[in-house]
Amino acid sequence: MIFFMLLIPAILAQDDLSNCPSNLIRNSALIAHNGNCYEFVTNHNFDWQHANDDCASKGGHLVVVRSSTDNLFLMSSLRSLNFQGDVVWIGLSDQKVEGTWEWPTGEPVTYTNWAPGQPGYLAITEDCVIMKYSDGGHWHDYSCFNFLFTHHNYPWICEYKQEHFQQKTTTTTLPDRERPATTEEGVYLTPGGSATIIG
Ligand SMILES: [Ca+2]
Repeated sequence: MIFFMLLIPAILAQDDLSNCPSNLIRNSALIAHNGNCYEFVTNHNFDWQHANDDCASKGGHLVVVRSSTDNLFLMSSLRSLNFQGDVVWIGLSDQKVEGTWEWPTGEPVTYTNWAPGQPGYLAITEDCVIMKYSDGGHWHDYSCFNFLFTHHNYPWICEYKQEHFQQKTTTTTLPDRERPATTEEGVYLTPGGSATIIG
């Protein structure tokens, strides 16, 4: 019984999607974790840029893997989603400067999980990175796009920052014709501290 009572809050914390951006579709492929929401797009195949563009169109970017814990989370999530593919795009690339790996957010690369021998010997033409499911989640550099007779369309994982929602009662100053006495509004607070008033 004690185990049961301890387990419930842990499950709720992991699966709580209430702070995920409201435009994202709620289903088993959207998972909240460690301040972010991850969308596992395993039913489509795009090249790296189109995959990142898809994430950006919804306010995110291809996933940033910041630690071995993140890498394990992504792999265990793919497993729980019964992923049938072999590779997924992550956000790392060295398209701008060969050998200088970057995340879409511009944040420092503090963790990598390259497979032995990677980045590979075709480094100049392989500028984008996949996580290989059959290789225990190790990373390999692949060509970012299709050329000649080669195709590099794969599933991908998008990452979105969680929004922090607080109920707040405020009195606003509006022209008389628009002014309610008091309004109750929802305020989305971003981690950086800026606020967007809704309602
Ligand atoms: Ca490269």
